[in-house]
Amino acid sequence: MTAVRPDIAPKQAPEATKFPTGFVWGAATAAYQVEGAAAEDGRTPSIWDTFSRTPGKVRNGDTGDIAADHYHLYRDDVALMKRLGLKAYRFSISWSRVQPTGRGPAVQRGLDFYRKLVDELLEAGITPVATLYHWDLPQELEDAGGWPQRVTADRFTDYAAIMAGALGDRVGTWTTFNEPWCSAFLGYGSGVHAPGRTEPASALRAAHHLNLAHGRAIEVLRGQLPAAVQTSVTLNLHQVRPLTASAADADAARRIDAVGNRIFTGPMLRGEYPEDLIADTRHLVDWSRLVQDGDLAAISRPVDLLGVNYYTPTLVSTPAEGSGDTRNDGHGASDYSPWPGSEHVAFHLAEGKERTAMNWSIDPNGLYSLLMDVTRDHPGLPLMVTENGAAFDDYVSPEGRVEDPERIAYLHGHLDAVQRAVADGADVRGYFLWSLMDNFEWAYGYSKRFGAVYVDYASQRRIPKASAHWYADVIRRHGLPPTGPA
Ligand code: IFM
Repeated sequence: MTAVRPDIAPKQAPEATKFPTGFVWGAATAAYQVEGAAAEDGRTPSIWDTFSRTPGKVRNGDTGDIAADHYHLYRDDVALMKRLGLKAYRFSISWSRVQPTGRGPAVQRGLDFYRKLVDELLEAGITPVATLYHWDLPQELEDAGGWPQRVTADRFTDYAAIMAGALGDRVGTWTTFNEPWCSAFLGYGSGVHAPGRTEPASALRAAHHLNLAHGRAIEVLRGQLPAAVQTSVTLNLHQVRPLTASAADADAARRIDAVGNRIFTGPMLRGEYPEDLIADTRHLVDWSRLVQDGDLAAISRPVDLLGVNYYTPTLVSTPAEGSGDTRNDGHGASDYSPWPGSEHVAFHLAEGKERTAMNWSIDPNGLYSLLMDVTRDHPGLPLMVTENGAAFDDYVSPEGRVEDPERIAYLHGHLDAVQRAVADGADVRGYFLWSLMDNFEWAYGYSKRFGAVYVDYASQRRIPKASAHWYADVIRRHGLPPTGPA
């Protein structure tokens, strides 16, 4: 999404503004980041198991083998969520735990884990929100070509049917994919994520097949599940801003918006790939062959909700010849660009803004603008903030507490932005803090802590940080406390 129009720029919300009735307060995790039990009960390696075991790919050689051991500790974790007053828990399903080779019959023990988790949540009064795919493709499917191959979308459709059959009677909100941009462009473009391939054309092909898999899965879910069940997809829409008012920088923003956002929202929400995207990338893929008859109709099956993940804005320019940093886009350093066809765009960090431990600048207005932009571009589409949060260098004090005022300030600012967007007409149905607890932060391993709950990985002890208590208070009052953090 490019920057918000001046006529819908942020306004100060009136003091009395509240979150809508029924607004959902949640927290999120993802299977590979928290579960551990990587080789238990029939689970086979996913691309992230392979990638994390490849020397040099993940900081400190960390893997998700044990992670936060949520697989064994899920009951305690649900009890903790209940104590914090969470109303919803967004988790993802490990495909290789339930269908180890990515094809054929499901493994009952794998399905049982998710049934038990969901039952525990329901018993605690917490709404389960299930994501089918959060980046962990079964390795066998990658060995057969992975997302650049169309057949992977067929496999995903079968997997979606298995999960709808297994959990459809107890999960009311389903998400097909989490951040397919990362799967396609970090996985097959810059290679900083699994499977670590650096092939621009494959990244674009992967994006199309992820879109296709999404649409087909929506069709399966709709066909198998009761009408009241909500279907969705979660996108990490880049809030793209040009560095200057120059035409060259506006073009840089347009390009990144095309390959970062509209490559998904175009086919999913409008039933077409943007013409400028096709023009920018036609030297890499033949779109008329890649997109087959019926694909766009399948991809644009309506969703009930759009999940939006937001952390920081994306500031871009077209650098003068030979200048500018075309690699520091905040997604991890690589000699290969995750922006096929627009490799020459440079990325910048806003001056004068505070940063998180990821070196991402803190800008709540970016979330406001994003929600308003999506509302403008897709009127009537219900939205859910499915991820928002920040990593900081948290530590346990000698008294056993974790004080994280920066995270409280971050959350306060971003929830205020959500509230302002709601007041200005965005139909935002809920907010999921990323993350419930510290976890495996992909190529950064365990070096970055995003949790509201601190995890002592040596003992697997959970310690709710000050921000968890603060968030519990927000949930209790169904609104922000009258004053910000000290
Ligand atoms: O940890 C990730 C998550 O898996 C996807 N969205 C961004 C988070 C923070 O980088």
